[in-house]
Amino acid sequence: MNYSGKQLSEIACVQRTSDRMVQECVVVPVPTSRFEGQKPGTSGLRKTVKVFQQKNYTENFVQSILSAMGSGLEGSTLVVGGDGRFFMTEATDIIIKMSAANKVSKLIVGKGGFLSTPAVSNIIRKYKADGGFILTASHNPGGPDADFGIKFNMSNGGPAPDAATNTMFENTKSIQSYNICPDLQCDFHSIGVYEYMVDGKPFTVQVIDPCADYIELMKSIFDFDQIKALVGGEGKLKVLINSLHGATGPYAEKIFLQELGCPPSSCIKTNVLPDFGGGHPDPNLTYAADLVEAMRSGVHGFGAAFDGDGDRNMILGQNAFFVTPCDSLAVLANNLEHIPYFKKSGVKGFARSMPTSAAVDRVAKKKGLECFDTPTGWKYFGNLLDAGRISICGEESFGTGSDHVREKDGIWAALAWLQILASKNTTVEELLKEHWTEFGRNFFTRYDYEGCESKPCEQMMKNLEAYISDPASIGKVYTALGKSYTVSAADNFSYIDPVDGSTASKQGIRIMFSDGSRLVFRLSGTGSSGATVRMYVDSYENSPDKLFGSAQEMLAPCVEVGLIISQLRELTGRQEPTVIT
Ligand code: VG1
Ligand code: CO
Repeated sequence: MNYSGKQLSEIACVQRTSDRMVQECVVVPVPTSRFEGQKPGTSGLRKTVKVFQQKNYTENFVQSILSAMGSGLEGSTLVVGGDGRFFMTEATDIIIKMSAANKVSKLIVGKGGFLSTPAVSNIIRKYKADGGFILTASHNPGGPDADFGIKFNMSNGGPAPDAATNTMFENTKSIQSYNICPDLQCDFHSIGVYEYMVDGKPFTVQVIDPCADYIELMKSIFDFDQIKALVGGEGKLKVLINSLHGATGPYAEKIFLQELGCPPSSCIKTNVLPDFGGGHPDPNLTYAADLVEAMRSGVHGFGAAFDGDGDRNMILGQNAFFVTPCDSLAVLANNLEHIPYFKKSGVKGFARSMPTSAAVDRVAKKKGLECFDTPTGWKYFGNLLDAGRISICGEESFGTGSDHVREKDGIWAALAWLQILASKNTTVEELLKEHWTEFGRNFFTRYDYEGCESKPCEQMMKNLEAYISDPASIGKVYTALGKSYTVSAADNFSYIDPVDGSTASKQGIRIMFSDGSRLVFRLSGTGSSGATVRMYVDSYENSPDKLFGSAQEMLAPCVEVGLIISQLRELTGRQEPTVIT
């Protein structure tokens, strides 16, 4: 699939001339009835394609989103784009026809319906749109038998906060009809401006090059010449960029090959495929194992992979030296002055999701900056970014980003790393080791048990809830693999947004130990069926002889304690996790 198109400047040339085609469209109200379970999760509504393909299913959800805009809907401008996965084209067509019928005045659509998630966020902000649809199930697999998803971002460019998604969900429960212009024809595979009259009111669809605005943004943030001097061409540092057949493909080719002059072999899996080539477009050690393997040969000095919709990143150094996302956030936070954007804007505070290790907190402390601990999901960073309280933020789930947009941003993270390496004339491994030597090391691992049965997992969470509510749990001692841990505190994480005072409760069970180690348990909110358990384990070491060891070895006893306390193996029947980070 080829989603690259003309420059945005060329689009402006598609003038509204006197011979312009304006299609007259009629609004048709279609009676419908509710579907169960259209509740947006951590990041939008994710279900199997088969579910979205049911008659009226997608339409119901789109109408519920549009209706949630209330009085802001009429005359609004919205952005539409998705990660290239199966069913994206059909969903784009539905959104165009329904936006027209719901009094939206303008849509900005990526060519073919394609845009990465950070690109949508940028376009909403740059063109002052009122919001946008992102058609993605992100890191979930795609194809006719896999997942699809729809999420909605607000006028700040960020994911809809809980209050908005709750309204959408309420709407899905009471829906009785939706509005559509069934005869509206839009060739959104060609860049241009398409005009319509809907019940006597104009409606416009502007189809744009998905890449141009994003590349312009990256060039305004980074010093491309400096990065080019490091990686551009023969004899320079070799990079390996793996798009996993997801949305970053066209962006990566333009940035790393055309702009930065890396040899063509530097970018792999850049062709966007509706089923991501059959794999999980999830940049971690399991699903991006081919990148890890290739990096092991030692030929490349820097490797990165991105997820389906382009907001996640995994960073590797030479010989597949793995940077945990928690450390990546901390290292970036500690070195922002090497990036022109932050040189100009200054560095405000930092934030991380609660399960993310506290490595970045140490950097904040050193710099005397605020640091926030938010629930899982990028939507919780939005207010802090909007209020100018934080400059960068991240999650342990391979999400890193800054206030340049309101989404995490995979390519941005890779460029940020390269800029710092270029400016400091160092390597990934050296930079990490220096960091650990200065701050001590927060060891971190996450165990994912994907596709479990829901019932036993819910039981496990109930048991854990009882465990943390029982005062007798405090002081309990567990011994595993020769190491003992004493429970010092336990709770279910709640968050009060410091900007608008909204609260989010039950965001994850935390069990803290007297040596500073910690366990966190959550059920995933991005799966399309069944349950995925996530167990997060972290600890802190600062004695010089323990800094450079293997995280898996270091954390093994605490992992075992987590499995004992949760009875995870007994309840789920799983002896081994699906993915270890
Ligand atoms: C997961 C991650 C979370 C991330 C979310 C969306 O959520 O843990 O940190 O924000 O995915 O990322 P959950 O509920 O499955 O743990 V993306 O790139 O999939 O939209
Ligand atoms: Co994603």
